[in-house]
Amino acid sequence: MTQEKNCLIITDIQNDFCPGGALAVSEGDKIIPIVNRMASKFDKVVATQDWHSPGHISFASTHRKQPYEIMTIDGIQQVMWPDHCVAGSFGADFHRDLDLREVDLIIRKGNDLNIDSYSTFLENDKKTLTGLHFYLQGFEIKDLYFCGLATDYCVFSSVMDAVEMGFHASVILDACRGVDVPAGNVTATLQRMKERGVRILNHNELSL
Ligand code: VGL
Ligand code: ZN
Repeated sequence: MTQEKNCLIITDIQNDFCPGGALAVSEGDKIIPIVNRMASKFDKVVATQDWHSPGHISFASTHRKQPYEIMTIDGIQQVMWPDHCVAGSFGADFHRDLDLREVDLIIRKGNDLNIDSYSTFLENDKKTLTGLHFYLQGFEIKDLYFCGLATDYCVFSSVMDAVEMGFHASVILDACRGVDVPAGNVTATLQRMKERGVRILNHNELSL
């Protein structure tokens, strides 16, 4: 039981990350009923959207590469993703089953053509802020719970930045799914989060 104010961060439950989407995460839609049931238990709820312009630096097509190759651009390792979550497109919309009624704030990230942003706090240059921490600090929220897509990219990066910024971070594992690129990445990133002191739990273990 926590006395601190808490926030649920719902990561990228968008059409392109769900089955049938451009960068589909296996069973990505299966988490939606769990997320919908949990949302009312938190003081604040933030939902994020991956939001890229056509020709984005993370798109394989921009570099005439094959999807899922890894390139180093300006010293930053970049997976070449299929075109996904193009701003304003159907693929970038929230999945229709995600209940947005409890969502207090929507954060969009990856909007800069030349910087990818997995984390919902800091873009991949690790300098450019999204502003989310100002919102959370403004409400004196310290206790963050993460769910959504994908465990090993946007959830992982957000969690690691949250810890670095001084928040308490928990991952609701049964309300996340991963891309697992390269193979084994979900296990590896979960291990790194545990090593940083992140709590990994399932939704029925929440005591809010
Ligand atoms: C994501 C790959 C590319 C994510 C976003 O939401 O985890 N993954 N863009
Ligand atoms: Zn993306």
